[in-house]
Amino acid sequence: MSTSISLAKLAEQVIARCRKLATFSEDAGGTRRTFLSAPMRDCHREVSSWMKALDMNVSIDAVGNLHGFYSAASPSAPRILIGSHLDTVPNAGAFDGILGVVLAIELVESLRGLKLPFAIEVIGFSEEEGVRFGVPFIGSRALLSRLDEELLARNDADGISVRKAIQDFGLNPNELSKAALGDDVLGFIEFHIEQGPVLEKLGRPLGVVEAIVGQNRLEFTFSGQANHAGTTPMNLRHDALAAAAEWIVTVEELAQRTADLVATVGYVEAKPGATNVVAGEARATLDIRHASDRARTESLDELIRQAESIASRRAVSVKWRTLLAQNAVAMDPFLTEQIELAAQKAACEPHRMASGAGHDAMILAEKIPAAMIFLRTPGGISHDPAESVHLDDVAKALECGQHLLTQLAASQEFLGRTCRA
Ligand code: HGY
Ligand code: MN
Ligand code: MN
Repeated sequence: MSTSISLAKLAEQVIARCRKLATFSEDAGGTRRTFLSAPMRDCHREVSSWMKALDMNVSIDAVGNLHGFYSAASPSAPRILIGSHLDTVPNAGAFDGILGVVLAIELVESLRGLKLPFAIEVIGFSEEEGVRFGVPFIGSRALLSRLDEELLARNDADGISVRKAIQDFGLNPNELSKAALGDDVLGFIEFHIEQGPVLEKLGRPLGVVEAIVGQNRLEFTFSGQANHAGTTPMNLRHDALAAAAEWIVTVEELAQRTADLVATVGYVEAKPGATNVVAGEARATLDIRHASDRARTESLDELIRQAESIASRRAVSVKWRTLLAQNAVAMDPFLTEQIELAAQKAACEPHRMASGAGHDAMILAEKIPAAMIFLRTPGGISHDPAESVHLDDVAKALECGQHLLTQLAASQEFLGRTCRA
C-alpha cells in the first residue's frame, strides 16, 4: 500500500479531481449538477476514465448510479460498497458527495493492485439531494427497490417525469429492478465532509458517524385571494404570502426554543408573483430534523397546527404534502468501531458524532451494515462554493481508509457475516 509521501500525492489528486468535476454544471456561473442532467454525463465519463485506469469494471445502472468494480482475490468473494453521490445542490461546493466517490477511487489506487478477500464496488449515486424532483435519495433507494410508480411519475419544473428523465438519459426504467443490491454485500462505507462546524471547533480532522438524524421534507401551499395591491383595503385581504410569512416565523421560533431541532423554509414561491398583486397562492417548503424521531414528529405536528390556525384566522386555506419522511438511522456499531481503530492507527482521534445532514448511508443501512467517515469542513461552510477540505485531512482519510481495509480483510467476524441484502 502507499507510503505517506504518495498519500499526500493521492490527496492532491483527490482535491484536483473534485474541483474538475465541479466544472461539469448546468449553470455557467457555479456548480449545479442535478439528477440525470446533461453535465452528469460528462461527470460519468470523467469518473469512468479514472476507474478504468485502475482496471475497474465500470457500469451504469437504470437509475444512473455509476459503479466501478475492483475484483477480489477470488471471483466468488463478497463485496463492500464505498461511495457517495455525484449530484449537487444549486451553486454547490466541490466536495459534498463527490469527495466520497473520488476518495474511494483513490483508496483503490492506493492498493497498488493488491487484491483483498472482498471486492470493492465504488458507487457514485445519481441523485441524493432531491433538487430536481423534490424527493431525495433516488439513486440509493433504487438499490433497495424503493422506487415506486408514484415517485417515477413525479414531474420536475419542466413537467418531465422521473421515468422520462431516465429514458432521456438513455437508460431503461423497466430495468430498475436490476439495480437492487445482491446478497453478496458485506457493507457500505461513505466518506463525506461534515458540512458543519463541530470537527473544526474540536480541532479534529476526522469524525465517525454514530447516527444520522431523521428528517421530514414537506411542501405547504397557502391559498387566498389574488387582488389589486392598490385598491384592496388591508382588512379585506386574503393574502396567501402574508399567511405563509407569518407561519415561516413560527417555524423559526419553534426550532429556536426546541433543543437540537432544526427547521428550515428554504423555498417560497408566490403566485401570480407581481409587485402590484396581493398573492393568491404561496408555496413554502419545510425541512425539519432531529436526532429523536419523537421530538421531530411532535414538532412537525405543532407546525401543521400552527399553519392551520394562521390560515383559518386569515380566511385562507392551507394544504401540505410530504416529500420525505425518514427516521433517524444508527450506523453499524462494528464498522464504526473499525473506523475508530483505523483512524487511531492514522494518528487521528476521531470524534464520534451524529450527522445533521442526510446521506445515502441512511438509506443503505436499512439493508446492509453502513458507516460514515467525516472530514473536517473549514469554516463549517457547505452547500456553497466556499465549501472546502484540508489537504492533510484528505491524506488522513486515505490513511484511515487503508487501515480500515486491512482490518476488514483480516476480520473473520466481518468476512464471516451473512449478507442480509
Ligand atoms: O440535505 C442534506 O441533508 C444533504 O445535503 N443531502
Ligand atoms: Mn448536500
Ligand atoms: Mn451529501
